[in-house]
Amino acid sequence: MATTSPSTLSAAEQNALIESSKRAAAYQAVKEHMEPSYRHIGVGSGSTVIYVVEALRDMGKEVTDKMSFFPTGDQSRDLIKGAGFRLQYIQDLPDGEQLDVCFDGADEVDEDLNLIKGGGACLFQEKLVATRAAKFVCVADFRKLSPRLGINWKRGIPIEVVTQATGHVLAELRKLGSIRPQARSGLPGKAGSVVTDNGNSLIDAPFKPLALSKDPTDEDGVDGVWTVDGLAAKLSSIVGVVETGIFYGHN
Ligand code: ABF
Repeated sequence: MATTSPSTLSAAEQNALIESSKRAAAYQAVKEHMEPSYRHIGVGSGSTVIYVVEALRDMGKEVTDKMSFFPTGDQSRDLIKGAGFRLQYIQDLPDGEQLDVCFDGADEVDEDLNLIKGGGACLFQEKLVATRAAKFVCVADFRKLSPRLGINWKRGIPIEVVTQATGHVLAELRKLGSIRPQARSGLPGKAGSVVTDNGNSLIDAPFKPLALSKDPTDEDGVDGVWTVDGLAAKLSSIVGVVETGIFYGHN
């Protein structure tokens, strides 16, 4: 087998390697986890999911025409429409029913398959759609793997907050040991803060790398060191937090 170290490649070669890795991961995910008998499919956000939709399209119109596709935000809604798939929204999935599968990307993946998501600002809908799926498939290339969350992804944990509570949440995050948490600002050239698809604001909260799983002897939060599940629970308890970008327990 031939291997190539990404660091010895030119920028154009690195880009090509990244794109081919995203595409390969997407096609493999669809091959392994998609069934022609499925009827309800969740489609996440980000650039990797573009290849997931391409792979789903390759299953053929006679297969995909029997399915409905559920987006996690405006980007994936447009992707679903562009592919000519039937679009359905998660709020229209009857109570008690599940999606057969949800495919989504990630910003960072640790050894226990815990994830940081939300770099693209769609985390609330991503978590809602993932939660309603019988099977959640994270599609990620080699860049996303990390021994612990917070090592590769340095921008911090994305947290969706009710806009009026932004100051309060920032103060609480500092108390928990977050290192310079910040409200995410708009795109270059656009004034103001990011507004999510749900009309909320976003905070990026860097923490020391998260410990993998809860050891009952651990004292969560000491010196700003948290376990994945301990921090996720703590963040969710802050008034004004809508959802966090820590995904765990979906595998
Ligand atoms: C979504 O898109 C997000 O949760 C994550 O932030 C991002 C990953 O994007 P990409 O596939 O472009 O790296 O899945």
